Amino acid sequence: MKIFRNALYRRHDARLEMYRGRLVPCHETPARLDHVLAELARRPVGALHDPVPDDAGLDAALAAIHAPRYLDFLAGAWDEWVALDPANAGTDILPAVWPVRGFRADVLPESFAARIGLFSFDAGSPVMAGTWAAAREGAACARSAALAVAAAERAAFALTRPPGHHAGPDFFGGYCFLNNAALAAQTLRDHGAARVAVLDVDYHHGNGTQTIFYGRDDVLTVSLHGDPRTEYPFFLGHADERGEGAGLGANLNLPLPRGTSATTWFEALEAGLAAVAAHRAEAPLVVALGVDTFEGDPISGFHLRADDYLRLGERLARTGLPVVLTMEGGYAVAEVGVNVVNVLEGFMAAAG
Ligand code: Q9C
Ligand code: ZN
Repeated sequence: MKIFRNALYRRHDARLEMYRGRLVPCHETPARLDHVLAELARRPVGALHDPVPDDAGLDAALAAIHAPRYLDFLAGAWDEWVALDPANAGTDILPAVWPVRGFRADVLPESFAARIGLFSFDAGSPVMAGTWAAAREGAACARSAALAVAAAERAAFALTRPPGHHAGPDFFGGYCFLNNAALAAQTLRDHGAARVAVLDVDYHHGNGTQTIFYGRDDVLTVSLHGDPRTEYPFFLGHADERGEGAGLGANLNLPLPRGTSATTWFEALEAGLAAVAAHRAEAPLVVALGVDTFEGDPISGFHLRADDYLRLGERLARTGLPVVLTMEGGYAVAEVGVNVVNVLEGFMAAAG
């Protein structure tokens, strides 16, 4: 397995997120990836690579899944913020006002506070000086992983943070800024795959990926996640969301209640993989790999154990499909390395 590692992952290192009326330390920290790299040093499952340097190709791929005005805003947000007041350099940016139903999203406000609200959906995803650099290099990793699989590699992993699956066409949130899994799927489409499937196994619904591909039938999106009636991101991820227009039937949500056991979770995984097989058996598979399904995760509610991630990797290999994995959530920081590398090791063991 080829592993594309984001060498800039430490540059996104925000301090505080809004949670239950308080500013609390960010859950999504550089230490998460430190642990994956440390575990990969103990159990090497594939060589580490830097992404291919190709700014023009990356910009084109990003523009295929994100809106130009969103990318422009995000790329310049920090400089704008500091230009407003030099004292802002010591504080991360958090939105506090959003355009809900009945408000206009077509008029781009001049106000910075208004624009960061327009382009986001929560106050839990701070933007700081290195956010754009880290997210963009992560997107380069996702693209490189997809290019490797398009060039006949059986599997590749985009080892990156910040994660991506909550980021939509023109919004960030849920610790995500650029949608790495969507970018991988789009890159596979642009390099020879007629159809692609995205399987999202993060605890949280992959709302950004769903929204990006909702009207398309060339990319099947499947997500297993905590039921949005009680779980973040709350406003999307129900079972009756099946896609729209040409994309009708090309989205499958498998919401599961908080407290779901590994046994029930693996049954839902089979349903998700059956949909992937029905979509087009030979299509490459993008796996949005969150390990916040772990029993010890501090913000989630499923009960997978470390061994279950070995089984997940084995099961993914047994699909026989070429696979691109992107790193998503997982906040039991000390266990993230073992759990992620278990998936990769299980995959390699079963892929032979
Ligand atoms: N105390 C991903 O796993 N905040 N994002 C929930 C936290 C948002 C998770 C409350 C969780 C987003 C990629
Ligand atoms: Zn998650």
